[in-house]
Amino acid sequence: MTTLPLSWQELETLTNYQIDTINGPTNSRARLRLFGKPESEVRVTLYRDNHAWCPYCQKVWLWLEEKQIPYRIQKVTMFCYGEKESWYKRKVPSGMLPVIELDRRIIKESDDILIALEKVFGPLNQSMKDPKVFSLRQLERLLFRAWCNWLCYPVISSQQERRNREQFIGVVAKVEKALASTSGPYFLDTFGTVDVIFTPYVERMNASLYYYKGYSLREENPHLREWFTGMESRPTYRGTQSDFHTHAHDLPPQMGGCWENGEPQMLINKVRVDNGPWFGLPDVSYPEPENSRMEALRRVIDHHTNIIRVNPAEDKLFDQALRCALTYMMTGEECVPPSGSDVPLRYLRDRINVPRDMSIYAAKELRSALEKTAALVGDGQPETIPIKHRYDQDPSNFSSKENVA
Ligand SMILES: N[C@@H](CCC(=O)N[C@@H](CS)C(=O)NCC(=O)O)C(=O)O
Repeated sequence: MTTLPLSWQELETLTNYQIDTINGPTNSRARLRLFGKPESEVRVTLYRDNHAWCPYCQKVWLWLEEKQIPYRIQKVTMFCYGEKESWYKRKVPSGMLPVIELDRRIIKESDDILIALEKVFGPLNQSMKDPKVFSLRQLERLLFRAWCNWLCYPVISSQQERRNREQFIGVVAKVEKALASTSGPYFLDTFGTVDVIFTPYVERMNASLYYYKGYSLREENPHLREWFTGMESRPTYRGTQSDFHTHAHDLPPQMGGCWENGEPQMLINKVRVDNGPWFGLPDVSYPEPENSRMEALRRVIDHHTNIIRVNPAEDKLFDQALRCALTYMMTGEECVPPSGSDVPLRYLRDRINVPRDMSIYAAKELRSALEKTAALVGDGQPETIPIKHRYDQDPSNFSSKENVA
């Protein structure tokens, strides 16, 4: 059965999604986090990227959320997305993130930030300087280097590709051994600092190796699989968690390139991440929340004027096409969009950023509805996503009260 697109007013009635960004669960939109405490207790400001993507920022973000330290958030543009804010360059001339201001003292470098935070607020179950933590931190850096070596440099032969892969898998075996030696899913007997330190890059490794190398870190390693499940049981992690599509396309400009190996499994994975189906990918394993479609709808309604403006298609055509996709997402009834809207719908499908725009399941719902609706009128694909920069995601195009410093 097909239907006509609902109006924006009608769509509005189909969502009651709302969260308390200040005292509710971990979320990428907050500018202030209080955890039920008075604002007068705020001693920390976290400067982090607008895209909620920077891995070193995720580390500090998770630590503050786990410890429930009241803090403010100032969002800054990363170089590859657009122009760095001049107020930030005056404060931090290198423009690097993350930075915190703790009792008006500026602290840079994510590890130094965690050390400074634990001096004032106490460790997150384990101290950064505990010898066991220290050696696991070194293991994390070893894993990081083996990953970069495999992913971020072109190879001249299949033997070199195999060697890089074996080297990485050799370090993963050490990680598996470390995880196997504890009583629960985490790196030490209780969750703590070490898990926070491993999180950003293990998440990016899982996504990028699946997409560029056809290797599924999470599925092929039982202890890492359990570790991911353990992390996903924490609302703090869920609030910062990204998806395969976001990482696969946000990593190349940051890393100076990611190299595909062209193997059959890699080619299958790439098509799956880019074109769906997105449900069932090993980027998440907890059950889908009931309100994920409402969340996606709420987020699109709130930003629809800018979403329509930045889309390369003519505004009126894309407005109607977008409402068709949202109508399908909420009612399950197919809604045929105007002809020529297949490419613009897929343009948006490719630019949903998790967790910046919405959480992982909401994004899967929205990507699926955009693809399904686009396929009703054609199989045109938008221009490929840039790999040297992501100016197509420049946050200044979405300026609102939410993201102006
Ligand atoms: N060693 C630093 C590394 C931080 C870092 O590399 N930050 C990147 C983002 S992931 C950055 O701020 N780059 C500047 C930019 O992209 O604007 C730390 O641990 O904090």
